[in-house]
Amino acid sequence: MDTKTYVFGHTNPDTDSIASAISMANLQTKIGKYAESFRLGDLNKETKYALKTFDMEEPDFLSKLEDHSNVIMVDNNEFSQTVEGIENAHIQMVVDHHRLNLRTSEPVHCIAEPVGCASTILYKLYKQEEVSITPKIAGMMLSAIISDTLMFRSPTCTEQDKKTAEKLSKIAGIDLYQYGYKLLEAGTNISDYTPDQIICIDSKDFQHEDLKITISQINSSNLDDVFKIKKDLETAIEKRIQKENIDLFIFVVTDILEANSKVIVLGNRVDIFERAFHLQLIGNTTILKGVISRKKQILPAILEGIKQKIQI
Ligand SMILES: [Mn+2]
Repeated sequence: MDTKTYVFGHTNPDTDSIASAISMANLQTKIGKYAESFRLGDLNKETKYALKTFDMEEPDFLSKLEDHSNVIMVDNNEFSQTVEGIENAHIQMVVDHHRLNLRTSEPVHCIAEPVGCASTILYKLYKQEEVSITPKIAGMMLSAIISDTLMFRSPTCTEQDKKTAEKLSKIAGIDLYQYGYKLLEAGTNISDYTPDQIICIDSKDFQHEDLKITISQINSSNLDDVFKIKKDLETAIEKRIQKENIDLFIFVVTDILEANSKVIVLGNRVDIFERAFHLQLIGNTTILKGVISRKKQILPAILEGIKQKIQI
């Protein structure tokens, strides 16, 4: 038997990172390879809800890679969002739907598509390999699509995501919308998290030249509930900015019912955010109407904001 391949998504894993890792490891196993899925951090409540619903085990935690490990990266290709030791690993494959920001020393099998969810690409790989998807795996992949596209409302969502979700819901044997809203709702419960934890649940770091930008996002069905602890969240964000030398921290609270986001923006480069969205923050906050996607709406606007000259 060949050596084990480590399959994992990004740090601060979301439902897609876990579902894609599980389904990719399963696919590899079915085609005779030795692969295992891992998580690069604690799971959020939405993902736990999905795993419980479909009676699946949490993947083991992976803290560090040994040199020359074989890996498959899913739902991520940025080294700033992956496991320690990736520089000396052998990347066999990447399956992703984020911007490409990958530099390797050897050729890599890279499947990247601008769809709403990595699991949508995985579904096609199962078809390609003629491997059938079990109801449990289908349930996890479906959960990932619902989560990543916020029930098909994200601008990242494509017709392919929707069709794939419908097929997966039939395999899983569940009502897509009924289950979907329960899943999203399960992810909004932050009552037993500290402010420090809340800003880390789904936090992603982006290094752009000499700038360090962090965009952290949570879902909510009641924005007031989150913003009543705004002061505490700001304190937690300031602390993290100091500790990690972050230039711009954007905390995004996405309203899953209205499909808008309210943000808290801090750091010494909030000017980038204000330029990106052509607005001025009041009390470090603003509402972004119709903005729900970090990868397709917030990050591109920020990168554009960096390019523009300061206009005062
Ligand atoms: Mn994803």
